Amino acid sequence: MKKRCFAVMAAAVMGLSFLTGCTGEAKNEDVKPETTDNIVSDPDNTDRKDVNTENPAENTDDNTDKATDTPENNTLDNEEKNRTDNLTKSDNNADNTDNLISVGFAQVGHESAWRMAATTCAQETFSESKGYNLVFVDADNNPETQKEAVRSFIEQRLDYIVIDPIVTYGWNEVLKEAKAQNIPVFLIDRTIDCDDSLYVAWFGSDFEGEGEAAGAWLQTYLEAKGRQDEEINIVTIAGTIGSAAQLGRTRGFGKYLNSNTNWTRLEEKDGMFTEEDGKKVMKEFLDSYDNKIDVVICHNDNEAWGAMEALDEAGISYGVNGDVIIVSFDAVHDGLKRVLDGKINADFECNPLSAPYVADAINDMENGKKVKKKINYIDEGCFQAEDIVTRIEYGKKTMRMLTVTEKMLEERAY
Ligand code: GYE
Repeated sequence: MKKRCFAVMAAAVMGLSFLTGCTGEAKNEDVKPETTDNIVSDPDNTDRKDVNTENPAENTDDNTDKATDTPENNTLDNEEKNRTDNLTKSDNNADNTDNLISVGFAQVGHESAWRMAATTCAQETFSESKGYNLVFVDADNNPETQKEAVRSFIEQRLDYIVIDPIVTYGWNEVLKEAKAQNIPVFLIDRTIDCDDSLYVAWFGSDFEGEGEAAGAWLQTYLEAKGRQDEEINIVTIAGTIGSAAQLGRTRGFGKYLNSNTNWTRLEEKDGMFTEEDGKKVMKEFLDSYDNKIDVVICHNDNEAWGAMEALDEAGISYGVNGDVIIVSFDAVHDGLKRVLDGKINADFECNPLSAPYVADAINDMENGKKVKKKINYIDEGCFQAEDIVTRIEYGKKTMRMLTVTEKMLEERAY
């Protein structure tokens, strides 16, 4: 397929954001982790700053990057419309694809509002009008389907492959196949355990940092409420077990579980990043622990919504002035709405808009330039319902807590 050099316009019109960087998360292990504590992040990686490189020393102006511009209101309303049910589908049906850059994107699935925002962003970024032929596969959270999708991209000899890996393990073989065919592979969002020569670059979030931020916030919040010496019972509705997002968040929060000896994690269970499973798991927790639960950590907003439904049905109050503190991750528009309503106490952002960064990197390659950085962290914010914690500190990082306002919601891009 003939490639065409062109300026990727997508990123140029976008707002300003920052990439943050540090050492990579990948280790060269290709096996399924046995416990939720077996995570991929570098344990010594505490020096996270808002910089745009794997080497913090390179924190120069050049590190400012472009963020994206995606539609508002990424809810699951479009779920059926956006589903491909594991079918490979191209976003263009014209015959004339020869001048387009072909990109295969193996997406995780359609499990959450965050995921739908990421999909929309990728579809807009790699559109035909911007010079791409996107071959999109929704793997429906099935790691085997996802690997098969990548194999089909290799067979089709697509120009580039983009993967948001469902789980961290099991990738070496198929990535070697891509390498053998000289097809550059980009990773977005979740990381994998593999030799880093097998992909060009990764763009995503600092999941361990998000987990640490949640722990630091909870500690500071409890202090502010004069509850620092109370026994605090915590349950966690985890994201897909074995995904980099779950592993990182569990590990980061785990540091605060260890250091606060009056905190007890009653249980952590897989909520699959969905509202349905979030509700189911919360019901199970309520059956097992009755009124003992002080805090629910939800690995994404959809799980938090499910947990809230279960608590509502059980007649248990939560959020601001409630009996149960709810902490969530993602901070999508509808998650922040619940924060504004005082239903979720704190929400830690994970940015789904990584596709334009890949487009920039592809543009560099098309123009014969080297892709600047291998490991690229996208900056993220921390939100709370009550104006009670000014800032949090974890590792060597200080983050301002943002108290959600109507205006923030109106301006939210996803
Ligand atoms: O938190 C969740 C999604 O990988 C960071 O996956 C992502 C997670 C996100 O479905 O909502």
